[in-house]
Formats: sequence, structure tokens, C-alpha cells
Amino acid sequence: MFLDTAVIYCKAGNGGDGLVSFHREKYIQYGGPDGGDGGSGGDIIFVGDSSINTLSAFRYTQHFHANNGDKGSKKNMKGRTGSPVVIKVPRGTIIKDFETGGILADIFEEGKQITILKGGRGGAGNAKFATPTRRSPGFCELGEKTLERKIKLEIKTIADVGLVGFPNAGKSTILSAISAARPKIGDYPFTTLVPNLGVVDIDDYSYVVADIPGLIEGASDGAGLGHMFLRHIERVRLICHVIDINDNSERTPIKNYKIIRHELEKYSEKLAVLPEIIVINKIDLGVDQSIVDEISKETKSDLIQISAATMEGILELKRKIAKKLQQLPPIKEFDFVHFEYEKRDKSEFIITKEADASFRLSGGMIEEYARKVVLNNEESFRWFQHSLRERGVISKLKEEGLVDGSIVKILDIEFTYTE
Ligand SMILES: Nc1nc2c(ncn2[C@@H]2O[C@H](COP(=O)(O)OP(=O)(O)O)[C@@H](O)[C@H]2O)c(=O)[nH]1
Ligand SMILES: [Mg+2]
Repeated sequence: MFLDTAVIYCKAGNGGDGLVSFHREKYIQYGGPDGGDGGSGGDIIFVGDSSINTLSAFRYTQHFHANNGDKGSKKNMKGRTGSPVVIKVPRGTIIKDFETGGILADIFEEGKQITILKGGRGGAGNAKFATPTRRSPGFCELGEKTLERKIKLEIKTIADVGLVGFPNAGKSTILSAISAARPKIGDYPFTTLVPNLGVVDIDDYSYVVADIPGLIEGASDGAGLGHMFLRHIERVRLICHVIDINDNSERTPIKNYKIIRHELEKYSEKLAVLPEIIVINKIDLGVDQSIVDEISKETKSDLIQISAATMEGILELKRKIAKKLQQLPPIKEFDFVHFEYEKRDKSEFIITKEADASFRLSGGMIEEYARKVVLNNEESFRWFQHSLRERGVISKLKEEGLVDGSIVKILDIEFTYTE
């Protein structure tokens, strides 16, 4: 029902495999190796689009897989790069790794593409393995495989002003009176399930106002719907606290005001210290001046009296907000520590002695090779052994007791070491 969060599954494309191929031409009997590299896999990219304001699209589509890179071709032709998947989300969407909660990105800017998952690298073709002593390598690398990630999307609305207040105070009516937004207006609580945004234009200045629904007592403890929506005002610069001056329920306007303030303070200190304009609404139904005075005394905030129904005071409200905003610092990107998926440490290798006196090789360097070398292709494997020697793995194994005839295990492959 709530469309301001979503969980999706994303996978960047695998890298394409390299190709084993030899140049063939009339009159040239033995051409050189000409197998091209595989193409990179497609990326998973997010882009902010302010014409969208919910994540409802993700209710039906949850899997996003970018295309794999193509295999390399003859004549040293690189395989085609897999096409990326570009996922449009509302501006202000926070992208998180579901498992750790780590923040991968804040989609703060309109139209800016942010790569969240990088496609796998393509494997090298056999042409890349040619050396003066190995003129005709019969092996190539495999492309890099990528993992599917579970990703959480969360909207943290970007707006200058947040309208808060009890249900029915008139927030949606005010938003439609000051902007072109047409939120649903109703005489019952929780009319609004997603924050409505409206752009206000006044005297060559413009700002964005968010109508935050359903803030009620206990919201910060998770009661009602309010808690879910408090997130949306985390980055506003100014709060407009709307009070129905004619609330004739058992609560009084001043009580309502205090309850909402309490919720804001409990939710976040940052919200509590934001500048505030108190908007006394529904004055067309009459005003008890003593109540207004009481509120004024309680708050020390700017106060304005309006009627969203008759438009009385609306122009003044637009100007008052503009004036206040011009004195405040701009909205900033959410301050967070970037989470990154663990990258393999490609220089690391681990030697473990097993009970049967064999040696197990693991670690980033080994995994990287294992993914890229065809372990059951003899030539490829010899190249792999050669690389291990060059990178000091064999000498380290020897220090650990490796001798001629020892068993070495890599992933699910075992081989006998021979000097
Ligand atoms: N008389 C009067 N009614 C208003 C005024 N502003 C809003 N309302 C009515 O109050 C009810 C609740 O308004 P709404 O904007 O949906 O409140 P919200 O829950 O705070 O978004 C609706 O029936 C509105 O028509 C006003 O200035 N005067
Ligand atoms: Mg409303």
C-alpha cells in the first residue's frame, strides 16, 4: 500500500568471454591468434525524474537484469557491451543495499545518471596471451560474473517547505491554493498516502512545497501512518505548521500544535530546530483571537492567518514563505557514508593446510584467476600456474611445506604439484 519504499532485485550484466581464434587468409597458412576480448556487461543505472513521485511502478516490476557482454569475435573484434538498464525513480530516492542497509546513492539531481552496479569486465581473447614464446595460445579468459543484489528504494522527498499538521487542518487545500498541484482533498484523515509536491511561483522566485500526510500523535513511535511520512520532511528547509483554528473535536488547536511539535522533536532533532511558520487556517469560519494569542505566546514563530477556502491571506503566505527561504541555506544532498559492495582484493591469497596434508588456495587473487582462467584447459592452466609462480604464490607455498607431488586445491579443482 505504501509506495514510498520498494525492494527490487538488480543484476549488472556478466562480462562476455574472450575468443580463441586464429587468423586465416588465403596463401597464409598459419596466421597468428586473433580472438577478440569479450564485451563488458551492462550497468544498472538510476536516474532521478521529478515527474514521478511514487515507487508504485516497482510493485509490478521487481527484477532488473542488464544484458551480458557479447563474446569476442575473430579479427580481434571486441564483443559488444551489454546494454544497461536505466531505472527511473523520483528525485530524492535513497538507494540502499537491502542486506546491510548501507546507502549506495542519493538520487538528488534531476536527470543525472548514477551507476549503482557495474557490469562485469569482458575476458581477454587469445590474442592477448600471445608472447614471443607462446605464439599460438589456445585459451582465453572468461568474462567476469556479476551477482544479483537485493536493493531497497526509499523516497526522501526533496522540497523547500514541509506542510505539517493534523489531518483535516487543510494542508492539501493550502497546497492546491498556492501551487498548481491538485492533491486529493477530503474531510477525513489520511486522504493523502504519498507526499504531494507543488511548485510555488511568486515574484520571480519559486520553491517546492510538500504536503506531508497523516502526522498524528504517536507517529514517531510508529502509530498510524505518520512515521512513514516523517522521512519526507527530513530535508526541508522550512516547516509550515497548519492549524485548524476551528477544530471542534475534543482537542484544542493549541493541543494539536503541541502534539505535532512533540512528534517532530521525537523523530529528529534536525526537524525540531528548523524554522517554522504557523499557518492559522479556516479563518472564514471565525477566529477566536484568544486562541491565536495563546499559540503565538507558546511558539515565538512567525504566524499568519489565512483561509485556504476563500484564498484570504494566500498571496501573503506565498510571499512570507519566499522571504523566509531566501534567508535560509539551500537544500543539501543527504549526508551519508557511501556503501560499496566489497571489491576483491586482487593481490590477496590465502594458503590453508588441510587435514590430508593438501594445500588450499583462496583469496581475491585466486578467485580472480579462477573466474578468468579455464582451469580444465591444459594450456590455460599452465598459464595460470605460471602466473602463480610469477606472483610469488608458489614460493610462499613452498615455505609452507609444498613439495613435488603435493596436492593443491583451488575451488573444486585439485592438482598435483610437480617441480
Ligand atoms: N471552511 C474551510 N474549510 C477548509 C479550509 N481549508 C480546508 N478546508 C476543508 O477542510 C477539509 C480538510 O482539508 P484537507 O486539505 O484535505 O486537509 P489535510 O488533511 O490537512 O490535507 C476539507 O473538507 C477542506 O475543504 C478553509 O480555509 N476553510
Ligand atoms: Mg491532505
